Amino acid sequence: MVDEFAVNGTKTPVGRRMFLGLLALGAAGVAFGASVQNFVGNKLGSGLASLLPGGDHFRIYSITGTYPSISTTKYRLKVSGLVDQPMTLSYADLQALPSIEIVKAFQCVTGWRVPNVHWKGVPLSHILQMVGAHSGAVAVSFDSYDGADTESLSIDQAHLADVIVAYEMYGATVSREHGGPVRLVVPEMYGYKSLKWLSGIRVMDEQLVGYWEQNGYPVNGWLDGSTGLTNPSPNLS
Ligand SMILES: Nc1nc2c(c(=O)[nH]1)N[C@H]1C(S)=C(S)[C@@H](COP(=O)(O)O)O[C@H]1N2
Ligand SMILES: [Mo]
Repeated sequence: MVDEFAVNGTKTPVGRRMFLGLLALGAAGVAFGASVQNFVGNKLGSGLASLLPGGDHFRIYSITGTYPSISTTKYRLKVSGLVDQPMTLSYADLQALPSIEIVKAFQCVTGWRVPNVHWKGVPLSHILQMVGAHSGAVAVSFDSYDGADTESLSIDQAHLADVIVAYEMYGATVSREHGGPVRLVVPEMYGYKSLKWLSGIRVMDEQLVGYWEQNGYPVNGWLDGSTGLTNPSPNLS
C-alpha cells in the first residue's frame, strides 16, 4: 500500500484547535504572499513549513478533531431520499461498479494546494442513475461518519462527470486521515466540498446548507473564481 504521507510530505494531524490556528495562518499566508512561506520553508525546515500554506502538502482536516475509523469490510454507504430504489453499498459493491480515475490539483480556500492528486471512484451520476433519482430532485446532500460535516450539491453539479465517490487515492484505499475508506471528491470545487468519511447520499427536493457554508463559505465552491471566492479567509472562530 502506498503511504500518502511519504509521497506528499509530513503527516500533520489537525485537531480543532490547531485547525482554527491553521485558518489564521491561512489568512496570513494570503495576506503576506509566497515570500514569507518560502522564507519559513527555507530557513526553518520542512517540519514547520508543512504547517503553513503552500509547499504542496496536504493539511489533514477534521472539524471534530478526530478521525472516524472504518474498515473496508465494515464500510457502508447509504443512498436514500427521492429515489426509486434506496441502496446500501459496501466497499466491495463500489469496487464492482464502473469507475473513473482523476488527476487534479486539490485546493483549500485557506491557501494550500497539492498538484496532481490521483483519485479513483464511482461517478456520483452513475449512483444516482442506479438508484433511480427522481426527476423532480433539486439537490443531493452528503453525510459523514464524523457526525458533524455535511455537504450538498445542486442536482446539476451532482451529475458532473468528474464528481466521484472516491475509494482510492494514489492507487491505494483512501487512508483514514484523508477521509477513507470512501470520500466524496468534487474536483472542480474547493476542498471543503469534498466531504470525508462519506456515510450517506440523500437525494433532496431542496439544497441544504452544509457545515462550511454555515460558517461563511459559498455554497458553490467553484475553483474558477466565478463565485467571487478569489481571496477567501472567512472568520470561523
Ligand atoms: N468530514 C469532513 N470532511 C472534510 C473536512 C472536514 O473537516 N471533515 N474538511 C474539508 C476541507 S476544508 C478540506 S480542504 C478537505 C481537506 O482534505 P484532507 O483532510 O484530505 O487534506 O476536506 C474537506 N472535507
Ligand atoms: Mo479547506
